[in-house]
Amino acid sequence: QIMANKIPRGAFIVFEGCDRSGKTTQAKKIVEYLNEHNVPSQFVNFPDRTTSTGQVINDYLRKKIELSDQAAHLIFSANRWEREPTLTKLINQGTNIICDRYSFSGVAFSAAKEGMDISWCFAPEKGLPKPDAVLLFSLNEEALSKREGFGDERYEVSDFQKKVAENFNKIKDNTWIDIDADKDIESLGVVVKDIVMDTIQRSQYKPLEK
Ligand code: DGP
Ligand code: NA
Ligand code: NA
Repeated sequence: QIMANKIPRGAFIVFEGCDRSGKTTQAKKIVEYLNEHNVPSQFVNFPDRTTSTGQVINDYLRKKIELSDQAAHLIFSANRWEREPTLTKLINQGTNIICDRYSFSGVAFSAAKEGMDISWCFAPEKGLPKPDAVLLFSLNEEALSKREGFGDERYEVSDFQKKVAENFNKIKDNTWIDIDADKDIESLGVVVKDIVMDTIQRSQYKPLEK
């Protein structure tokens, strides 16, 4: 009898957290490391500002245009759905995806606004590929205040970021991994590398969930 030839798939690993938590730096760093070691990997970030929805999002974040909170939320979600076919294909063909922000930023940021609730915000995310691991980068207030200041984009205000951090803690489940981001780049990199390598190992022969 001929057995189906199972090809290991890539892992889908999401880095989440507030602005200034250092997750983008870590995401890029681990992708570079994996590729140097011949483990095919790709950095992806949301929102992807290069697509047509991404240009609207960019104008919105830079406060060039206004949108209702619901409309903004759905455009961020559409921006993820636009890349879904490509992402699923890459993962199933064996590329590890290290993703800087995903649905959980969508929910944590949008639900930080008055009148927006978590379950409404989750609805358009249903059916997107489910990450094999979510690394939540957190900084205490004191550590955050020592980092370089926020820029002047729409959400870069510390009171708002506090609400976002609370929301991340509300929506996380026991598959999330808390990362204390109050470390230098190298030490944080060691922590990230261990989690990523372990996730790649254990995800290889499991089907990608939605
Ligand atoms: P970044 O390019 O990673 O700095 O993200 C841009 C900003 O947009 C950041 O403040 C987080 C926020 N954001 C990311 N995804 C979403 C989303 O789906 N919905 C909302 N409302 N905000 C988001
Ligand atoms: Na930002
Ligand atoms: Na970022």
